[in-house]
Amino acid sequence: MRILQNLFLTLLATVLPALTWAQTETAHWGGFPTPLSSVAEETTILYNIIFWIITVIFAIVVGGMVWIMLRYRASVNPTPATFSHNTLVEVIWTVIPAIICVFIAWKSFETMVYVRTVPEKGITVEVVAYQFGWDFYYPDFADGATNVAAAEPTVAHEQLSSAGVERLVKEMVVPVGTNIKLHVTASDVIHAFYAPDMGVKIDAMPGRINYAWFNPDKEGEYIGQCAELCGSAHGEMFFTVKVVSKEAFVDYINTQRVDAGLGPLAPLKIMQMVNGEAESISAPSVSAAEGVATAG
Ligand SMILES: [Cu+2]
Repeated sequence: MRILQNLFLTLLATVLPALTWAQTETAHWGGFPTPLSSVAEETTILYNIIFWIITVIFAIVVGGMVWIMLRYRASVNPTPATFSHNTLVEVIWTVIPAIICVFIAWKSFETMVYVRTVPEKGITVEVVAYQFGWDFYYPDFADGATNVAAAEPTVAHEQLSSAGVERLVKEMVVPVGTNIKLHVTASDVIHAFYAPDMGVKIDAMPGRINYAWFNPDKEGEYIGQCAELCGSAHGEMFFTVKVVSKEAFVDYINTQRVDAGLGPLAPLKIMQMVNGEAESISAPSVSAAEGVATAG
């Protein structure tokens, strides 16, 4: 019994601090990028919690096996014991794993509900994937049938280009500290929108609109790419999430409106949308999108 008690105390002593650590320290480790949105933060915390639980279980199981193999090896135990079954031990090794599984399931559902519940306030970005690139639209700032699209890239992306390979990469410009509600679709084959720093990965499928959301914490430019093998240039299918200040986003939207042949909106109107003081488009529209129209 002493051994079981010790094992249980070791488990508690290892798991509890690990859990506390997992709650607070989510910065870069385990191959994950530093989370830059609450969605990325939540999924990384879940990963850390499960990682530490399975690490401790692995140590206890493998450690126990090695200890038993050495301690009870035939050479030092010429007369083996003949007992079998121990109700208490069997109950313990059924109940504890069951509790751990329920805890993992509960944490997973909690995270899933957070990630899949798109907030009402914020701005909508329509994402249309095609072989081999991306279109981004801002239906909240459209006029009737004329949508507002992200700018066509004009200069090669520094990080993604090399000598001989010039890559023009489309930017999804979004304001910092704002809920970004994504409506994601594709105009030809199945693609996937993957923005690792934001913790967002969602299939882009013709004839269907998938949704996701994130709220970017920090201004900057973050690389994203297609995460579904979609054809010969799948590996070239990059985009960037460019997180800018709210003021810069207002200017950006008005520049894109003028480009689309629409007049600029009052900056206050755009700012109200960004600050969640005005109704955003919540029903999927993908109005200008080749997506749903083509795939029908
Ligand atoms: Cu693709």
